[in-house]
Amino acid sequence: SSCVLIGAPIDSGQKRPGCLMGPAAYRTAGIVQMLEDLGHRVVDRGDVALPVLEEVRCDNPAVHHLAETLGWTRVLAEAGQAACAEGMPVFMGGDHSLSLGSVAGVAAHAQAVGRPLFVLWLDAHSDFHTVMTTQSGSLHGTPVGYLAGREMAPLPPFPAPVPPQNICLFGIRSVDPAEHDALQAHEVAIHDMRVLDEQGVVAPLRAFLERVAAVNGMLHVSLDVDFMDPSVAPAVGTTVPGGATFREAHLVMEMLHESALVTSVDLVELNPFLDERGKTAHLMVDLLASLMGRKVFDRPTRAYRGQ
Ligand code: DIR
Ligand code: MN
Ligand code: MN
Ligand code: MN
Repeated sequence: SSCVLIGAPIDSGQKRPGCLMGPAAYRTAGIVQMLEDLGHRVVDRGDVALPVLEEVRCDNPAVHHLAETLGWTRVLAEAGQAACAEGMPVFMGGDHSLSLGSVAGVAAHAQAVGRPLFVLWLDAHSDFHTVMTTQSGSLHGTPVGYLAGREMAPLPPFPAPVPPQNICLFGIRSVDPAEHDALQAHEVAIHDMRVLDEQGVVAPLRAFLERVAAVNGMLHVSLDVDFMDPSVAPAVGTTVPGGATFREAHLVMEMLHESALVTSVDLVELNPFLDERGKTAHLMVDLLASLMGRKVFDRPTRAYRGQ
């Protein structure tokens, strides 16, 4: 199978400089060779470039870098939709605002081929703000709100919004009050850290994957570095204690591989400037390796309902 790598050197969705070095760090950590060693064909599209910006304004004075975010969203949606026709897009961030564009592109493709889209959000945060509710003004806190179809002007309307039940927030442990109320009002599937503490990762993830398989869904996986505990993944600007362990994260990826359901991936929020000799960059590449089939012993592909 083919992987299409798309670099998105985006820093504008939050306030700590450094995420723009993410794509270079993943390439330095050997992402291309790793995929080829697993038998995948790799097309590296290089990094997308910011287009000429249009002037935009919004009524929330906290919001920053709105024009840049709109520009990245537009080019990534285009690149993402085109990549879906060639193979599995892997978006290398860049901060999490990149998912405004990556998921828009994937959703447009899913709509064109008539398949339902599901989204697995591996993150400490729910990222369910809108342009109007964000208090930090950092738009990396808005992509789930956008893909769920919340009002996000001046961004263009999201193509084919993902039904809330098709969105699974996994590992979250930091939710702002405005996000909390909106999440309650929608019906997003939430497996927060408390659920994972009680049940582990296997049962909740399997339940979600079975729902994807039952309707031949496409599955977009968005992996934020802060899904993991800061002790294993320190290179992120917004560390939150109490995250997934090294093995929990790999187990999630191994199950995703065995499901054979994943159709696109984001790797986001890596800030190489905060890393310890490439530790977090290597972890992210190794997690992608588990998702793409690296294993010690073969395991049968799990027969999910509907496959
Ligand atoms: C916080 C932090 N909820 C915000 N968000 C994220 O700024 O809106 N941090 N995504 O990684
Ligand atoms: Mn995030
Ligand atoms: Mn996060
Ligand atoms: Mn973040």
